[in-house]
Amino acid sequence: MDSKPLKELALECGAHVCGIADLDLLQELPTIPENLLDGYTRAVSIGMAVPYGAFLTIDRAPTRLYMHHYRTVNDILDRIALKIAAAVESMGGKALAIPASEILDHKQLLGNISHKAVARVAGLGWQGKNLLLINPQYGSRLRLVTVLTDLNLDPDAPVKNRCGKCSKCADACPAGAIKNVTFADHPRSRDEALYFERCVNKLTRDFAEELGLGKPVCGVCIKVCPWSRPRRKSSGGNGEFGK
Ligand code: B12
Ligand code: SF4
Ligand code: SF4
Repeated sequence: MDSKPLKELALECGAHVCGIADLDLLQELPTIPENLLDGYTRAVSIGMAVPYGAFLTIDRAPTRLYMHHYRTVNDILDRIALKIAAAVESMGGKALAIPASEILDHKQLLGNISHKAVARVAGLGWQGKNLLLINPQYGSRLRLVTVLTDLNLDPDAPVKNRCGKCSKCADACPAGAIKNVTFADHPRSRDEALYFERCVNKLTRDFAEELGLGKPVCGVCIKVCPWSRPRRKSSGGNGEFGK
């Protein structure tokens, strides 16, 4: 089934990119609840970029200004996801919108499903050395949301990792948490890419508690990634994305 009408709707609602994931490729992915994907065959993956200006306020720690944009983009993505879910239902399909940024398991730090894994399979980008989804047009400034569906939408194909020899995120991380490891598609675990606890402690203890931001945000490994810099759409590199 042609996915163009749903992609166009997402872009009209304010999304910057949209792709379709074949859920067969994500059967091994942990979900909450475990049977979350039962009865669903595809996922609509939707991305909206935080404007680069917000990152210019960040040096080695997040700012309240970045927090504000983070919250606003999450809110817009949740609204777009509801509109896509309604459109899917009006086309006769089943739909489940997954919250943009909700932690359900606070011990293991897990949401319902990894939006990054869905976006990777939907061709929106690759998983970089900072473990984030890197889109060729917006870098990891892209925030993500997912809508599960049983409509038989034509899936998009994953893209190749383009981190190459770059190590800017590893060099800049204030927690020394990025291991500087490249993976062809995705790491087997978060620990393969990160000293996970270092990142978690930096965000939850130093930034959320001591800086008083209240939420575990950072933004440093997003800011320094060369792919996050604003680029003109006509300058190329995004031909196959965001259709
Ligand atoms: C819990 C959480 C956190 C925790 C834990 C982070 C983590 N890496 O899991 C903390 C608080 C530390 C955190 C920090 C950050 N977060 Co956070 N976080 C989440 C949240 C709510 C759930 C993540 C989750 O469930 N992970 C589960 C694990 C298993 O998945 P994963 O982390 O993606 O890693 C695996 C898969 O991607 C996988 N993979 C890819 N394809 C496939 C296929 C298969 C079959 C398998 C098995 C695996 C696999 O490889 C990895 C290892 O298995 C998501 C929202 C969401 N629902 O996705 C946002 C999210 C991941 N966070 C995000 C961001 C931006 C951040 C921060 C930069 C903070 C900030 N906003 O400034 C940092 C970055 C830290 C880092 N370098 O990873 C964005 C990422 C956007 C992007 N472009 O990648 C998300 C998607 C929120 C959003 N709506 O956009 N976060
Ligand atoms: S979110 Fe911050 S602490 Fe975590 S890996 Fe990125 S730069 Fe390092
Ligand atoms: S900063 Fe470099 S190594 Fe890190 S994610 Fe971006 S391109 Fe990859």
